[in-house]
Amino acid sequence: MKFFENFKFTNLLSKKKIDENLLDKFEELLIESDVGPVMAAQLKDEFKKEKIGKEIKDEKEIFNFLGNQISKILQPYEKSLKKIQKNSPTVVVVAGVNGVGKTTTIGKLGRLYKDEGKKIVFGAADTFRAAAIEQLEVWSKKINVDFIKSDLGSDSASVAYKTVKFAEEKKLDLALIDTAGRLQNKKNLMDEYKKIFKVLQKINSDYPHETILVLDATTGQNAINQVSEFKKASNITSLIITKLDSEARAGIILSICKKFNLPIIAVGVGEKESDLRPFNAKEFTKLMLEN
Ligand SMILES: Nc1nc2c(ncn2[C@@H]2O[C@H](COP(=O)(O)OP(=O)(O)OP(=O)(O)O)[C@@H](O)[C@H]2O)c(=O)[nH]1
Ligand SMILES: [Mg+2]
Repeated sequence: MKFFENFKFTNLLSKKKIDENLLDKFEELLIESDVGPVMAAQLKDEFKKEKIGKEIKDEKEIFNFLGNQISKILQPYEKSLKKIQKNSPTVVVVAGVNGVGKTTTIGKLGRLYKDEGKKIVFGAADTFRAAAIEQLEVWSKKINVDFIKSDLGSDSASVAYKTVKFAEEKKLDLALIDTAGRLQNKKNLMDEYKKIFKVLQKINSDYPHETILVLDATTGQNAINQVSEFKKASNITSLIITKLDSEARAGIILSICKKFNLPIIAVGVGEKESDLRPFNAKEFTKLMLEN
């Protein structure tokens, strides 16, 4: 229960009753967890409605109440990883700002679907850095899936095109397309990004079936801007939250799911290929409160 460490509820609970003083502390705690002021106020109100003036046993009761509320908020946003394998090929673009874990996540997704017997190709549409192409190539070899790349600095949309065409010709199940980490506020980079979708949609108007935005759990409030900008440039269909093995509480996820009505299909809990988990509201809440 690290979540509570800095908050001496015990002192406030000496009277064993929840009063305004304790409610303020409760709200403060939520804001510090990056839940955002609106969500914190809402959770505080719910807490107040149910518990004010009532006797409570101990801190655990507050903890459990909060856990239940948060998990209830998140439950509608659980999306199964199985949902993204309906088509042949299923085309998936993975997007996000620099360093959030896009390439690693593609490796992990590849591992997962490969283990289910799917035929997969990775497309290195991050053509800005040689290291980025190599990084994905290493993953493709490790997992033993097909890999499509182009020269450094070449058009990323053309790599996406080649990847999908390859998947169609070889009758693969899944094409996972990596994109360059970009600042969501850099117009030329976002234009490049948009071109990927234009090109894919020309092949088939259903492409891509999924556009996953990867968010780093340690980001905080800026994650909202990231979702907002990427949503403007593309039809984001799901989120993956990485680095939940860190100290981050990722409270911002609550506001994001609600504000943008976006489901979460998985969470990253480490750097290894097996460190991807389906998103489960209850488990996520536990992690959030225990961090
Ligand atoms: N602890 C932890 N580290 C992660 C996780 N996911 C990715 N990383 C690490 O985060 C760093 C960046 O990961 P990348 O996959 O290269 O991120 P990216 O979004 O592709 O980065 P760019 O292509 O540079 O934009 C690497 O050191 C990864 O090992 C995770 O779930 N937990
Ligand atoms: Mg990358």
